[in-house]
Amino acid sequence: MKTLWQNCHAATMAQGVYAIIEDAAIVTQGEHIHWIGPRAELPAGDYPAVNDLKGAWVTPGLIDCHTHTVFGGNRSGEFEQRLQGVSYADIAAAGGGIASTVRATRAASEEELFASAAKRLKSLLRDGVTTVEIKSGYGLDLASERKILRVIRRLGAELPVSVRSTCLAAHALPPEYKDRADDYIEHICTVMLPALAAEGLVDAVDAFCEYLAFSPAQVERVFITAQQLGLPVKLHAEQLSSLHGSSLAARYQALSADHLEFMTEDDAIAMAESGTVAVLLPGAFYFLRETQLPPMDALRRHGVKIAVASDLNPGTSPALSVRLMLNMACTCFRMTPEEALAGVTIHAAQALGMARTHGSLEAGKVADFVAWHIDRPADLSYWLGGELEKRVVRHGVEID
Ligand code: DI6
Ligand code: FE
Repeated sequence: MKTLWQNCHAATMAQGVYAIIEDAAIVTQGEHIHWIGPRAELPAGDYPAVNDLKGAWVTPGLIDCHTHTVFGGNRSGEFEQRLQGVSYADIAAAGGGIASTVRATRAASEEELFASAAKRLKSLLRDGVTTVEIKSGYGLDLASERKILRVIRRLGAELPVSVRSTCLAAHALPPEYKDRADDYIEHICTVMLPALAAEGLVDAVDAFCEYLAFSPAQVERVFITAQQLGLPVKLHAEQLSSLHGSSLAARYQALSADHLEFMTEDDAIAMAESGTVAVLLPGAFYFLRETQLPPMDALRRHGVKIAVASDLNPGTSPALSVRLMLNMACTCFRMTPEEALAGVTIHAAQALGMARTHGSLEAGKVADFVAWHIDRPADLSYWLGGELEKRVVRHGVEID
């Protein structure tokens, strides 16, 4: 059955720009967009169900392509310490940081992790998110990573959102492998990834390439294993220092390299050539009070696609709103509201390998969209938090 949605304007985000259709009409059929265009050109036909969107602006459903939504505990105590001058690296070196979240996550039951993650995910959904990526990486042993990945799958099954799971076992060194990083990488490659992939729990593989995490050579070992398992890769790169992880990611046709404040122009060229998306995470930049900006001009000049995500995690970006990230992308990184919106729609879809089916309003794509009661698309980057009146359609069906 066809459903008509009309009396609206559309920012379709096709090709990464607003691509506005004023006085638009959208025809959905089942889960897909059957037709979209100016209402004056609507094909004649029988539309048994007609929805009046009352002048709303329709955008693709938002896509948060980088989150660590599943974890135990929280780290507001460390936030207080950092405000008194202790650095993120100092806290990590003293056994806090990621290690403290690993302890809390290992101690939590699957049920507890699901309950706390579902609350956070519902908060993201209130901003019109219809697709989210969630990483493991706070378990760091086979049983605990499996527990997190199972929770991620369950979130996708029980909440009205499409969920992609990424295995980030190479996030930090677990205490049992202290001073034996190569051995842990070996364990990831020979035991953890093969087992978790065989259980169908992994859609992509990520790693943290940083002087306080894993070296490019160790990351490469993980990438080779992912490739052997037929899984796409992503990378946390150039967040705190320049190790050229983003160029390494490009060599492995990574879907994305994320953070990137310290990347060089050569890294940008490599990413452009491989079609690797630059995922910028303004929440982490803001929360750590970083000052080194990602090289926006180089990214633009070389045509690297830019996505924006929440990085929702307890240590560096306790961000529960994707719209707030749009604002921070504009205020902190000088992105335009149009670039920021592309960053949470079509470019975010590309960062998840989903751009053929998601991320823009085009005939044939999945009918995930939001009808916002706003005056202009830039309003999405303008308001700081709060809730905007809207209707959300996922797979052609209006939710809540
Ligand atoms: N980069 C980050 O910003 C998060 N992970 C990563 O690789 C931080 C994770 C944490 O501090 O818990
Ligand atoms: Fe992250």
